[in-house]
Amino acid sequence: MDKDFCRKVSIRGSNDLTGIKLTEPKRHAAGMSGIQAALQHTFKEMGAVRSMRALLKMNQNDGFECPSCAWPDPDKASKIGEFCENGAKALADEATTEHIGREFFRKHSVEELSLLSDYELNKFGRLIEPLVLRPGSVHYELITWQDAYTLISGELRKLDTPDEAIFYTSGRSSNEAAFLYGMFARAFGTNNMPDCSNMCHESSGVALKETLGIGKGSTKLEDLYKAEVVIIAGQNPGTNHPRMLSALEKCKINGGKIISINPLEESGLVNFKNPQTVKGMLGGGEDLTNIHLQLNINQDIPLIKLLIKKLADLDAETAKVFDHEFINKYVDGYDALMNDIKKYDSQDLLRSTGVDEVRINEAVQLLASKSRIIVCWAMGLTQHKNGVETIREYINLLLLKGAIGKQNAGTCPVRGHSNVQGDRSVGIMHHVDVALNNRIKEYLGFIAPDKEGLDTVGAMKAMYEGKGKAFICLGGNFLMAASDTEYTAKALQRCALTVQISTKLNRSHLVTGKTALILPTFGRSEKDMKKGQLRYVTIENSMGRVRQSRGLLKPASNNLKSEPELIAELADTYFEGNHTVAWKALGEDYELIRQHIDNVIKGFDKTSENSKGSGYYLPNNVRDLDFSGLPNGKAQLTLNRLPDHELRKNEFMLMTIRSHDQFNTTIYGLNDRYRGVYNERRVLFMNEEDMKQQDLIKLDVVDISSFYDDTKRTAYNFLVIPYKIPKGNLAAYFPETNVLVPYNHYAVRSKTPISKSIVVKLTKVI
Ligand SMILES: Nc1nc2c(c(=O)[nH]1)N[C@H]1C(S)=C(S)[C@@H](COP(=O)(O)OP(=O)(O)OC[C@H]3O[C@@H](n4cnc5c(=O)[nH]c(N)nc54)[C@H](O)[C@@H]3O)O[C@H]1N2
Ligand SMILES: Nc1nc2c(c(=O)[nH]1)N[C@H]1C(S)=C(S)[C@@H](COP(=O)(O)OP(=O)(O)OC[C@H]3O[C@@H](n4cnc5c(=O)[nH]c(N)nc54)[C@H](O)[C@@H]3O)O[C@H]1N2
Ligand code: SF4
Ligand SMILES: [Mo]
Repeated sequence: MDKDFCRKVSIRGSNDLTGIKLTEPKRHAAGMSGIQAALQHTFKEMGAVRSMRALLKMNQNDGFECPSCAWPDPDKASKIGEFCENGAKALADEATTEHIGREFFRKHSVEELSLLSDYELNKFGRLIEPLVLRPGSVHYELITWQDAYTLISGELRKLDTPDEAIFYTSGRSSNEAAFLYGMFARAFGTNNMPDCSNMCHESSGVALKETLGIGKGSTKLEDLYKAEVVIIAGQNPGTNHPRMLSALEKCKINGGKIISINPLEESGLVNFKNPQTVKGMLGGGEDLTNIHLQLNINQDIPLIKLLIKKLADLDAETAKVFDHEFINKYVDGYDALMNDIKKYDSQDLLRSTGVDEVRINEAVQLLASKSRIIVCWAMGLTQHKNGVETIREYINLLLLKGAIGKQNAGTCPVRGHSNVQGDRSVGIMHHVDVALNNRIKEYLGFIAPDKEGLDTVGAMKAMYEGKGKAFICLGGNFLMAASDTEYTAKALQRCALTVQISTKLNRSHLVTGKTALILPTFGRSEKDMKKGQLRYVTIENSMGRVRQSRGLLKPASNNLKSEPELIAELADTYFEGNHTVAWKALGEDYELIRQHIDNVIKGFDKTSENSKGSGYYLPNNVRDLDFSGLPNGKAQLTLNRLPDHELRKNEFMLMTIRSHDQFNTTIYGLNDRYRGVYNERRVLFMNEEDMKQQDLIKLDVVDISSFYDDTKRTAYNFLVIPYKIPKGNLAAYFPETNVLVPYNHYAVRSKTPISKSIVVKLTKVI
């Protein structure tokens, strides 16, 4: 191997323990303590005056969209306070007054920085100027924007085929930036467009598309308010979508019931103090969950099958439990499903779930008489080998109950990054879409490639095998987000060029290709000015509504470029001003980009006008009960197999989850307040009986190992914590445990890594 590649960087950073403190897990989420925690943090990071100015504009019609999760804002935003603790933390993280540039990198080599933890790296602050890491060097140095574009263009021209380039996207980019980026990749000649949703809701997209005809959810925010039953499966809203709890509170006040399906009793789902209501500030909070089904990891399919079986038995008596009118008119596959369900033994199903049958019967009784049912879900369903089938099974339940395409009912995959759904809508997609390619030809005047591109797993493998050589990332932290950290690190290090368009320092800037670039960009909250005009971008939330976002804070430096502008300038340099698309003009005037989006992307319509105020909804065939794109013109019931994992002696099922103090790979702090863990992330949540059996006591240190295809992978140094989790199940934080997830094990068809069901063994460290 070329000696230039041999930078001695650590791919994991520090494995050191940081000094744990434990308390009892919290029963309720948010309340004043949540807001206090948030304000303390934002004031410290970005100053009190700036914080208050920005927070008052967050999620407001004339302000900017929260950069954290994709939960929607109410159509009529309140004058103040449309944010939550984690939104405030995300703002503080991007608007921090700490900055790093050339001096910092002259002082610190990438080798030295790589020894630090992800938490320490993020704390250094905002990246403020374009930087290059040249072959053989271990220090980033200043580069001009134009030289950076020229360098990237030169490397792209050197490739043997356009398919040696890979264009990754993380879900925080605006529609305008993502559209330009996707069109540049295609104009360059490749569909290699992996994106974070490949590791996230891809299983939802696949399952929804083939059963209901659209890869997005069907519910609107208001639907939750008057639903009769909301099922929350595999999701921890108290931490990851906190304002969802306000919607659930409204649902409860209107008489709705909530069923949570989760191996953990997540706080917030149990009890919630809404800081936005007087009652929540003063009172004891609402008990949100009516029925908690505490199942074993990845046993949702047997659980839902059991619910359907029991409902079918009741329906056989009354013919009123399933919505037969709806099924006859709109649904395909009823008889096949009813025959299939008979094959399963109720007791076997019950045993797999590990849930108390009394609770299951309560859920059956509740569901039997209701039809306005919504299922909300997130990573607890998608990141398993059978993720697509699990989601299809939940959709079966909704279809049987006629809970699709009507008000206060339907599917609600709760998206992660604030514009991950929009990025996909505007063309970040590794699949070929012939209709899209035709419109590109018609309106942009070039021929888009018709060869299937690489997704995240495909991209990792291509780079590892030397077939992917130039890797450009629009945001994100690919190294830490992807599975199998060691494999991914080697993959990145084999590239000729890696480029990170970023706001904050992360490990993907340190474990790089031969040449590496950091292109620093604006955060959402920052003013994007051009020729004296404030520019805005558009964002699509989790429920398909497109709305404007404009920042208000002074940018972290004068040497940042907006994402659309830098992509446009790169494209302009690459094509040397000689292309059917007027790239440079697009980078200057986003109105022109939006006109192209309206023409090229189906469903977008007069976006500049319609995205004003609370914005506009993109078309959704499920809301219109239009299944004409599906076989027989009907929604599809599906037959799904049971997951097959038999745990052998001393084996456990590990799920990798988020703490309350992180946004994916960005670690804000070392506490997980709701779970009662302070000042430590290297923890393993374990059932007390399992601990006894393994001869472990509280705070013993263990190494966690997985064994797939004869390869042993180990995550070192974790403190064991007794926790209320079903026997045989474990939980630990991502990304520290990503080393355990094998790169070649993923959900069938969606290729989402199996981050929530990893078979592991433990070794006590003496
Ligand atoms: N503050 C904050 N907000 C975020 C993020 C963040 O990191 N921090 N990340 C954003 C992103 S990109 C995403 S995708 C979302 C993620 O949002 P979530 O999906 O809520 O995130 P996870 O922490 O992965 O939690 C998964 C939940 O599923 C449960 N679970 C695990 N396995 C199973 C199973 O087999 N069955 C069932 N029924 N439940 C299971 C876990 O106990 C846990 O409660 O949040 C978004 N919002
Ligand atoms: N084991 C395990 N692995 C997982 C998961 C899991 O649950 N378990 N979850 C998966 C999921 S759901 C997801 S979505 C992925 C996340 O994967 P990614 O999206 O790749 O990762 P993030 O941590 O969200 O990216 C953080 C970085 O984005 C950059 N950034 C922040 N804001 C901006 C911006 O406005 N513009 C630009 N250009 N850059 C910005 C910053 O430099 C920051 O360091 O991880 C996946 N990996
Ligand atoms: S719920 Fe999500 S989008 Fe809304 S303020 Fe909180 S973090 Fe931001
Ligand atoms: Mo995600």
